[in-house]
Amino acid sequence: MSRGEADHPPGDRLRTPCMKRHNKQKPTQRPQGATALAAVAGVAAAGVVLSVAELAGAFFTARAAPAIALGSTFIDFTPPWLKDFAIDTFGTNDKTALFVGMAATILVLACVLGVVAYRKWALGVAGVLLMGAVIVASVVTRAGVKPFDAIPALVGTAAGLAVLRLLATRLWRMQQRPDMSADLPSRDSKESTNPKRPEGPAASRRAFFAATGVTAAAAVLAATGGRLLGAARSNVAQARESLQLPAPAKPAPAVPAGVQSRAAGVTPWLTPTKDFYRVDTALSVPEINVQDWELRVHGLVEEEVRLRFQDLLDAELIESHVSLTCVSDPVGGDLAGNAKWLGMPIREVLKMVRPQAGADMVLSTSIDGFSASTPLEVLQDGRDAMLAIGMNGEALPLEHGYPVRMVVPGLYGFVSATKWVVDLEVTRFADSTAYWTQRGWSERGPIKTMARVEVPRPFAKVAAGRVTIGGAAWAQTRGITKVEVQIDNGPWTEAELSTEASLITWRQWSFDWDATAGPHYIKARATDGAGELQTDQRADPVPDGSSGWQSVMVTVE
Ligand SMILES: Nc1nc2c(c(=O)[nH]1)N[C@H]1C(S)=C(S)[C@@H](COP(=O)(O)O)O[C@H]1N2
Ligand SMILES: [Mo]
Repeated sequence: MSRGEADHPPGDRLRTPCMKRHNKQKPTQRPQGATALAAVAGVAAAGVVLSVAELAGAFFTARAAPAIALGSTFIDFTPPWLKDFAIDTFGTNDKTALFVGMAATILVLACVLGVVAYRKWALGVAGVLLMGAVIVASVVTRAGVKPFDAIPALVGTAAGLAVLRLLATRLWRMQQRPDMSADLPSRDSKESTNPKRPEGPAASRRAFFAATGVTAAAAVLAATGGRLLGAARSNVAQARESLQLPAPAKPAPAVPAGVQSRAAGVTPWLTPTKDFYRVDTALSVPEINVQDWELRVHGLVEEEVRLRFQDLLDAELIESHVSLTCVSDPVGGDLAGNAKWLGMPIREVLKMVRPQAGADMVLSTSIDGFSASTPLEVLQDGRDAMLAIGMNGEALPLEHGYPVRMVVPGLYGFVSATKWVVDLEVTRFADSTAYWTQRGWSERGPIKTMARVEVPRPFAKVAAGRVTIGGAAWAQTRGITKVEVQIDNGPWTEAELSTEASLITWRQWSFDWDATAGPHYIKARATDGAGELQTDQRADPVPDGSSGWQSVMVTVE
């Protein structure tokens, strides 16, 4: 049996994989388990592509990290229903779920790749190149990435191809004499002394496992090394720690006494930073050096301006308590928080650039490509819309937008609160659309009036007698003037409002209830400063925020 009989390149130096073989014969019998081993080879090769790219990527920007870029692309291409399903099912673990899903997908594709390469090498090459192309594409389409950043993926692809070739060769050799799969020690010893002699299938099998083991170990090392190296190179977290915030030219008014609800268990009026909700599309938190940060303000303006971080430190800063709310917050949900922000008023920035007539929107873009469309007039009126650098007396936490984010009272975050902001384009709603608008959400997002029952919790069991119900209500920029509570089908009764700190912060409330045994429903609704009663019309978060009166079922014992 000559070595050329296999329908796969035997790894012979004289036969390149691309060479056409004319004397095709029936393939020799595939050794038992060869397909499984080929799948293993595929997984090893894919692992090498990713891990070597990761290691090489550590020498580049964090944004060029292949796994992260792939994940982000995965997110961008996830249909909204699947995204909603993931968020509903996995909640704040949705990013972990994404990585698990991605890993499973890659695993399956890698198995297929191995088997295909084993049977038809040219297709295997095509598969690895395709994988490389997908990674390159997802890296270079990230915002703020230079073409240069594609290099790690190319290095990884080359390494993966080499490994696949190596492992496939072992498998092909095993196939040459499947009848000789028994291990013959005498042959082995000869082999070790005579390297010219072709190795037998058993030796090939051992060599395959040895090579796979070494590959797997190298891949794990490369990936771990890449991660550690990347982390060590990034000193952004330390720089944040030592950042000294300037004092505001206009400090926040003192918080009046009595803002906190009387009801025990209602969330603190001022949300501690560590408990502040987080919503964004960023798989890895962008790490920006303040020295590198620059905000380009351009578009329909008389004069383009570029702001450095030092410009913000030198500006007349304002400080203000603002409650943020996410458009995805369901009725009664907890995607809302109240913090003290420090920043430069955006209207001052707009004064510098002087928007042209006809402009009606500012498209803000983050370093990772998220964007938000904010009405221009909202950024020019008297509200405390700002380029924030501080949150609750400290530099912004990395995950809340360090070093600079937008905070705009009265608008949901998806159209206003751009974190890691690097670009403001003065434009028109007719000309540009933001990230979520492209995905079926509204282009504008004023916050809807909402009352939330926080205690008792839904389905709580409470003792009969005096129960203090409590929660928060918000209608940022309009304020809350009334909260009413209804027990079962009883009359709507006014709750006790806590002190109002401002129109752009939430307002807490409490309500004393003489609870009698049995199941009961507690409903709440708010009225805003314009005298408008919160609508009882139920709406889902998509496209512009949930609405309806919350109803909480409790059992009194
Ligand atoms: N860069 C970036 N900024 C973003 C987002 C995002 O996905 N990326 N999400 C927005 C949304 S939908 C909300 S509700 C707020 C949440 O801000 P937080 O995470 O600080 O609470 O950030 C906004 N800013
Ligand atoms: Mo949001």
